[in-house]
Amino acid sequence: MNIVCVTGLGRVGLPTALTLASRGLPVAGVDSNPSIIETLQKGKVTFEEKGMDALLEAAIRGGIEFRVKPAVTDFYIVAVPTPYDKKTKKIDPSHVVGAVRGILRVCLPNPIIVIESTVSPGTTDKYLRPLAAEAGVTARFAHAPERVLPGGILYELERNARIIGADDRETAEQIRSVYASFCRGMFTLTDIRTAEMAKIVENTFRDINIAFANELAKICRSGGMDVYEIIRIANLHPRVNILHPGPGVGGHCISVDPWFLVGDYPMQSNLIHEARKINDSMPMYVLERVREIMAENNISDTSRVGFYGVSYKEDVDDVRESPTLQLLDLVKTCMGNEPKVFDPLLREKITASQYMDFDRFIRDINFVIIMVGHSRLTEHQKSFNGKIVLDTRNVYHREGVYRI
Ligand code: SAJ
Repeated sequence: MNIVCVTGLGRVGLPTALTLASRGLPVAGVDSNPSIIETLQKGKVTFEEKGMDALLEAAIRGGIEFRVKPAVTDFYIVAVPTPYDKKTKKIDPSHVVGAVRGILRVCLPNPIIVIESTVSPGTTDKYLRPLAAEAGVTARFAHAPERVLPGGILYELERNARIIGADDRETAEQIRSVYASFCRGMFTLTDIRTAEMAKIVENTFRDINIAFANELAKICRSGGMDVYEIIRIANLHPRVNILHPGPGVGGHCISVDPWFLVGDYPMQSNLIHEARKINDSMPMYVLERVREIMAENNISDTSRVGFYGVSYKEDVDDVRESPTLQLLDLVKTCMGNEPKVFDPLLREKITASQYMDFDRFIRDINFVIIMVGHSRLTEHQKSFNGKIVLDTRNVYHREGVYRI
């Protein structure tokens, strides 16, 4: 078979490219960022994810090629970011458009171009098909949205069910045969727009359910009730499964994708919009809790306050849309200085007040706010004795701990 060219070597594209290559397919991994390509060519991974080092080695043994420009072939997978425009809430398709333009310049006739990036329903029709028409290429577009969970990407890549949206059965079957080289999950073949919408719906479902848990946390705090105990009891019902309240929804998926529906269907998306607003209000809510607790304990010096965890969730090193970073901005604006932060998974300093050494961090603070329930917390929490603790994740159980 011809080369499979995977464009966008981020948290989805890279594991996909490496997995395909490790299964013996000829693969080119493409990213426009030369430093990512150089790092991979040196045999080093570009982000933390369970099993990636070994997978990269296997892919290199399998002959994977890393490059900044798309390869000349007839099978492309695109996994580039799809942010939203903060004003209009609509998708910003510039990366996916740029990637497809590059592909159309070099591809063999009649190529298959599979979009894995999450896109708003209608994106392929509205933004991508016209590019092929302009370039005079008869491209076969498809949408096979990624569904893998950061922190368990390699496991889910192999086991999750997959959607393949395509214009005709033959194209869908060709795509299925490539993905079936590593995916043991169920395949559902459908049309492109349905596939686009199904993916957005999945992440929106989760966003709404997290918002419900967050709203319950606020109600219970206001009414003097224990939200965690109430959720635990309610979840004993066979048809109730409430998620966990937390300091906010981060990451580049769940905090972004529902906006596409709000942007395109503003009159119909009331619940979705409210859920987004509730989840986005959580960093401010945590800040209010921090202020209350400081007042209750007569703490006025914010330099003795520290945030444990910067990434958007446990056991990942991804800080995109991180609630901690949003909170730090709020603290800077509302309280005038930057509190201390520490994250055991971050190898580089991303904010001035960040400690790289846990012992120094904990020594310099009296009040610790747990923002992320990393596994390393089990070891670090031994040093929390004698400190005031606000646990926003319900992961630290000790008498006197404050919760959201
Ligand atoms: N969170 C809560 N409470 C919860 C669950 C999550 O506050 O009960 C927070 C997390 O701390 C995090 C955010 O929500 O800040 C999102 O985390 P997540 O683990 O729910 O999801 P992601 O963004 O890491 O991955 C999601 C997944 N989608 C679904 O579960 C429907 C994944 O399968 C998708 O592939 C991914 O989005 C994506 O790339 O679209």
